[in-house]
Amino acid sequence: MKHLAVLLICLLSQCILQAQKGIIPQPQEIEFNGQDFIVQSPIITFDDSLIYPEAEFLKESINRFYQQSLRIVRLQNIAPEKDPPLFIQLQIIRPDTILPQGWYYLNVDKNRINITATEKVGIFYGIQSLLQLGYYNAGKQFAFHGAKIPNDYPNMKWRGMHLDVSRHFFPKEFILKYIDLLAMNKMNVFHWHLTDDQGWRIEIKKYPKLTSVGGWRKGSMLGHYNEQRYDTIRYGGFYTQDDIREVVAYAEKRHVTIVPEIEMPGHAMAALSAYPQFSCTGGPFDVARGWGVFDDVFCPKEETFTFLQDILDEVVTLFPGKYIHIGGDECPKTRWEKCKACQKRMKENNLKDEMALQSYFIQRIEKYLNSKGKQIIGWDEILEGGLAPNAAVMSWRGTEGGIEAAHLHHPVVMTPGSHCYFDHYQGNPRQEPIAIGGFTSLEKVYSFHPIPEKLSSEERTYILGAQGNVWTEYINTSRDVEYMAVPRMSALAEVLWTNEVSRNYIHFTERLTEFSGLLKKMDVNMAHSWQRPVLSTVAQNGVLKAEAKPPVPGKKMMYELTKPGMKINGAKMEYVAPVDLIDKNIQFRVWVDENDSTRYESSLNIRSSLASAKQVSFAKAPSEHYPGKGGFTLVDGIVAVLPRINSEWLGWSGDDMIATIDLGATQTISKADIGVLHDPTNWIYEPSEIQLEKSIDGTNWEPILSTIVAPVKPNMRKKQMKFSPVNARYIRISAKNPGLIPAGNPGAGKNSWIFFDEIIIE
Ligand code: TNX
Repeated sequence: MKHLAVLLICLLSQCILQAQKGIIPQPQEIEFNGQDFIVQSPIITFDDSLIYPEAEFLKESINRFYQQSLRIVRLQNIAPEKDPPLFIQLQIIRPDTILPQGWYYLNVDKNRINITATEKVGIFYGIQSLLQLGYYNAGKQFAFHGAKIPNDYPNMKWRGMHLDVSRHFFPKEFILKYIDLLAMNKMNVFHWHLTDDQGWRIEIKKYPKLTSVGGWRKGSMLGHYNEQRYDTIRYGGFYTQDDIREVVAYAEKRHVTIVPEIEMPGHAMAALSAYPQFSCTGGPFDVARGWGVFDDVFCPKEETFTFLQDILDEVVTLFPGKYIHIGGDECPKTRWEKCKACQKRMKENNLKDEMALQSYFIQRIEKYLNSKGKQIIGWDEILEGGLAPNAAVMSWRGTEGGIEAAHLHHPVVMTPGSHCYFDHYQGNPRQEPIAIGGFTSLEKVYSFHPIPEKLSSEERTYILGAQGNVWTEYINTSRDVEYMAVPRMSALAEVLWTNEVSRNYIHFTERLTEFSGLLKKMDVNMAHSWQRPVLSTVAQNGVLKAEAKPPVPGKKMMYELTKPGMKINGAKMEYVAPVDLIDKNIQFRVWVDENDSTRYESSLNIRSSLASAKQVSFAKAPSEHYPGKGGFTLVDGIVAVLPRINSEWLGWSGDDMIATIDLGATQTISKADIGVLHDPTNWIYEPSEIQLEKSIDGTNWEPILSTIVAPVKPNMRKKQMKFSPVNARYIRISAKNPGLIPAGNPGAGKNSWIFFDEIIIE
């Protein structure tokens, strides 16, 4: 009990003291003491030449962030009479107890800054914490906040970020900046996705065509995948081996290990365009211009293994880390099923199917890499057909693959799409740059638990940590990478570093505001989506209202209602409860009131009608895969936009859609607008017919009219029905599913989907 009280007081005082300062990731223990260290003519000292590079790093960083030049002096050479008493002391200690890897101690008071650790890496993390405590005080003096971190260390071993440089290429200079970002967040693994269908990005001396041919594509995809549009601009680039050595050395200095990924057996179009002889068919191929999964993959014949081993020989000499990522994901077996060489190999090796052949492939590569002193890691598909004996698994299709691997006592890195895919949207897609889809907000990342409850305590030790993935199909520039990765990587960094009891999202966002100061100095294009209110509509007693939720609980919000496209002159009011709509076309704009020079605003266009917020019932409920917000989806005043946001639509597969709307009272109506989608790439078709009926009592129905739907251009949505005025309380809309998907289309022979959104009745 006494302990608990002390803990509570500590936590409370910490919160109060830390209101505007703090460190990301949150240290395991920290106390602010008010004894700020004012930097006058300061010196950095070190006691062991082992940590001289850390001293240098601190000096460079203080210069970079705070434009102050410090001197470095060996501790033993400090002359007390000559040198000022104020200095920053970096010290290695050798305690009897074993401390966790990365452990450090930091103390800042008026006279001295001490960073103590048992290893270089601990000193480095102490420095990272210290850098976040720097500031200029009111008297324009450079200072560090007085604080004591008696004990800090990472909770998990693998704190990673991935970057796909194949779909889009990012220059070496940016890779260095990305590594800086990882290091600031005390992350320690950079997973460099160097090869894929759309470009081979690592120079291999023995096979120069990998980059001279495989590094360049004849065009790229424009817009979203569904649109199937391309340009014809030659696009590409690659890193020379010198570039790679430079990046590796840079990362090493920042205690970041690079895990290179060489994809196999799938995602190999770039390699096969250069060396088609290692495919099943012999080609020829082009480097892929569009995104997706391709049927042509490496053929598991002897020459291919020699080729891949030669490549890996060069890779292992470039990257000193223990792990080599060999991909293993999304490998269609279409070619292998028809390939004589593959079938022969299966027979010879008693492999029962193509899955087993994939497993054979990975195991051979594993054996080879093990013989070079390396371990393989692969995407969770490497579990299929039997896991290679020493392989580590990266669980991306949820956490299930990771759980399975942990059961089998294999090391696991968690990277489920739900929390770790930073190519997903992080805010309202209507306000965000185009992304692949999904929704992974900062708060969601922060809520991630990398260790599944299901695992026994022994199995849990196999979970090395987690990693954020930045796939770049829709991320064209370095600026865009920053936008998608920052600040989500900070949320993940804290999940992986800080014990669960010390994690608190509100506190994190406060510290993040501080942290953005450093990011700004680095010219990082950080996303502010997490600072925008979340807008929607609600039905209150059959009346539609506009609703706002603060981005972080407890924040005061202001709002305006304006007409879309018109000059904003609505009154600014404090938001306290859902707001009445004053017009059938309204723009609802909301922001957090923080006297900030920048306003992170959200806006929502709301189109209301007689149907808004009224009861909707269905003859058959929509598919559980596309449930939207139930019947309200069709009458919520929010008209869906493209590209499709799934939660804005209701979908039916194979079935008709029959919806009845109760207008609440008899009304005179003459128009119905029904939102439908036509998107054959995704098996979604317009209904073949839409019928409108009316009723006064809900029992006796009379037709109003029916429309045979004319084919529209892919994705175009609109179904407007105008008629002479009629009186009705109930409206029934019956939309016919067009049946099986016609031959020659994606999903041919399967049920068509029909998708619906806003119904506007006037
Ligand atoms: C799946 S994650 C892929 C990548 C894509 C990504 C897009 C994984 C192992 N494979 O090839 O870029 O989805 O989110």
